[in-house]
Amino acid sequence: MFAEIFLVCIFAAILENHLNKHVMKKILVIGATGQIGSELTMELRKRYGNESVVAGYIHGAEPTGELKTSGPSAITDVTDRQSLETAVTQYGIDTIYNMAALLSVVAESKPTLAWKIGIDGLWNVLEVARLHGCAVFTPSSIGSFGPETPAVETPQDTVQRPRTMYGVTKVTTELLSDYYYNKYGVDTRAVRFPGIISNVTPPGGGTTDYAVDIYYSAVKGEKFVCPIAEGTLMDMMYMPDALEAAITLMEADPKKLKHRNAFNIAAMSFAPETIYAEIKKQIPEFEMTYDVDPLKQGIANSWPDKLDDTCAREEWGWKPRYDLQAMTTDMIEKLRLKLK
Ligand code: AKB
Repeated sequence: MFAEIFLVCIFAAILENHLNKHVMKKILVIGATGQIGSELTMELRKRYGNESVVAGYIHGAEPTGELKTSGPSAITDVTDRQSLETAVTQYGIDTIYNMAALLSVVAESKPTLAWKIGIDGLWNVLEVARLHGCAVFTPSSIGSFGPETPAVETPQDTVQRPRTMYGVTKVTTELLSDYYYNKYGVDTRAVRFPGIISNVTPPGGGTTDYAVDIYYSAVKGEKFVCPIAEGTLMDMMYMPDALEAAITLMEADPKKLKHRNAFNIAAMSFAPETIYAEIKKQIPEFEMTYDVDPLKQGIANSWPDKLDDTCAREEWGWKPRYDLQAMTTDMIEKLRLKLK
C-alpha cells in the first residue's frame, strides 16, 4: 500500500514538473548557419525531432551538410518581416531562437548595419511573435556592460552603459524584449553569453574569438599571435554549456523566473596566459606571442572580468559542466580529428 502511494506521488511530481515546463513544439532558429545557431539547431533537432526545428538562413549563408539534410529550412531575414511571417505561419512555429547579430568588433565598423540587424530586426521578430503567440530567445552578452559596471562578480542587476555599438544593441535588446513581455505578454527570455568556444563553426568578428583561434593554431602546430594583452580577464564558455543554457532557460517554468532579459551566466574566466598554459600542458611545444589589437583590447577592457550568475542558478537551475581544463581536453581531441 505504501509503495503504491509512493509511486502515485512520484508520478504526480513528474507530471507537475512536465506541465510547468514551457513546451516547445515547433521551433525556428534564425541565424541557423552562424557560430551558435548551427550547433543549436542540431541540438534542438536531437531533442525535439528533426521535423520540429526549422533552420532559418539568409541568402549567401545557406545551410549545408547535415544541417541542410536533417530537417526543414527557410529563408528568414530579420530585416524582412514578411520572410519571418511566412516561415512562422508555414511551419506553425511556437518558439523562435533569434541568433541574428553582428559581433562586437565588426559592429564597430558597421554600426548602422549592427543596429538594423540587432534592433530593427529584433522589432520584426517580436512583432511576428506577438501576432502568432511565439516565445522568443534573443541572446544578450557580456558586451552589454561597460567600464562603469563592477568588473568582478558583476551583479545580475547593475550599471549597463556600454561604449560599443554591439553593447548598445544588446542593452536595447534586453529592454525591448522585456517591454514586449510586460506590455504584450510575449514570452521573451535570454542569457548574457560570454565568449563561446567551439570546434564546429568558427566565430567571426568578436573580441573573444582569440580563445577559439588559439586552439586551431595549437593543433595545427602553428605559433599563435594573441591580439589580447596578458592579464585581460573575460568570461568564456564551452559550446555544449551555452546550448544547454539556451534550451534549459526556454524550457523553464515561467512561474520561477523573476528575471527574463537577460540572465548572467558564467562557466570560466581567464586571461590569454592562462589558456595558453592549459594548452601547453597537452601540447608542450606550443608557442604564443602578443601583438595587441587596440580595437579589440579597448573593447575587452570595457567588459567585466567575471559575472555573478546566482540568479540563473536559483531561478532555472543553471550549472555549467565544463571548466577550462575539461574544455581544453575536449577541444584538442575534437580538433585533432577535424584537422587531420
Ligand atoms: C564578442 O566577442 O563579440 C562575442 C560576445 C562576448 O558577445 N563573442
